[in-house]
Amino acid sequence: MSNTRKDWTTNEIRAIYDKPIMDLVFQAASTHRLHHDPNVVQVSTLISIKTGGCPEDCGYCPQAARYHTGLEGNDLMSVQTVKAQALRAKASGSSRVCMGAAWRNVKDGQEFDQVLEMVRTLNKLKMEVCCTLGMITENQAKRLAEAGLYAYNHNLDTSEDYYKDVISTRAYQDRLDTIDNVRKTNVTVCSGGIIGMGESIDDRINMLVALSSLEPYPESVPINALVAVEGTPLAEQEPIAIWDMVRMVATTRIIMPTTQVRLSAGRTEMSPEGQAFCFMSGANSIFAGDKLLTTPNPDINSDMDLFKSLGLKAQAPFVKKSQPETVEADSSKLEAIGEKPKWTRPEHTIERNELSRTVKE
Ligand code: SAM
Ligand code: DTB
Ligand code: SF4
Repeated sequence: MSNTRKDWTTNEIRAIYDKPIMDLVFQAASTHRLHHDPNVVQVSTLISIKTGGCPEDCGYCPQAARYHTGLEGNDLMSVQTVKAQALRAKASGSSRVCMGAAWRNVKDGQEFDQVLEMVRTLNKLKMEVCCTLGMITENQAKRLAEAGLYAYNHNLDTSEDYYKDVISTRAYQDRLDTIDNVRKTNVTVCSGGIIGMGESIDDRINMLVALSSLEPYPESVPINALVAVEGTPLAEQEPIAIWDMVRMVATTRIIMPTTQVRLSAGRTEMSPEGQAFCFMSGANSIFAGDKLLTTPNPDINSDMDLFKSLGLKAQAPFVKKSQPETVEADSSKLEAIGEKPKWTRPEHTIERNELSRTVKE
């Protein structure tokens, strides 16, 4: 990746973030045009292949078993169901599918084998296949790569400091280690975060420092606005102002010029004009479809209307990188090696996470 700085400091990024909006958006739009077609937006569809019942305590997440969010969970979907959903997504203009599982980490065995089969099947549909399955080892990353995975999503979510206030069941370093494992393959990295969780501006900036100093930085960076779900510890968070999203998107674009910046969760709260401002500021990807993983998303018709009004076109698959090859299960030279990875179990507790658990029980 040329034309890329690795040494952005907190102060430099903060100075960009704090610029007057007109200057910030102009700089971001100018950077954007050097590396991307400003009228093309990549469209992804999420498929929740395993919903709810997660053992983790991420304070934002409706899928954590310990919070009572009224969510109906399900076991791992069949390959055929996932294929049918992916075909529908493709027919409505998506070039990428992202399969999400409410897991802390991947465990070798029948379920992972089934996910590998999903990757093989969707790659044959000529769509970019992405997975977000929690923490993975190097061997698991290699097996996903061999099945034809295009991208792995694993968000840093916030700064290392604030992470300890949001999650106590794993550490920031576990996230970095998983990203490292993905980087040992040719699978691209998708990693970003959430704003609106009560973090400070400096937390947002420090997350951007962490992302931009990865070598290389992620090929895509999702920027989510918190979807505050009743029953989670963060249910009472106030929605963010659109200008916070614009600042975050624009700053991400300026410091990681070649990345795909994805306008992710939170679009139902944004006006068409707010979203257009984000595209102007360098966002060039969205999640489409009326559901994210478990929460609502704008319906496809309103997104298509927005694209039409703005003259935006959906990006074809494999524009940024060629389609990976798929090795069939019976020709694979890789197998489960029965590792017992030492993912962290931090010692700290988070009062608001504990509180939300006991109050609801
Ligand atoms: N379990 C895996 C993990 O945590 O990496 C994969 C699925 S998890 C739901 C993927 C991402 O969804 C999280 O890292 C977080 O960024 C995002 N997310 C979850 N709940 C959210 C919410 N309420 N609002 C915004 N983003 C959310
Ligand atoms: C990402 O950064 N956002 C997506 C995707 N990657 C996996 C998930 C958003 C989830 C929002 C809450 C929900 O629908 O459960
Ligand atoms: Fe589980 Fe992922 Fe939700 Fe955390 S974000 S509770 S790990 S599904």
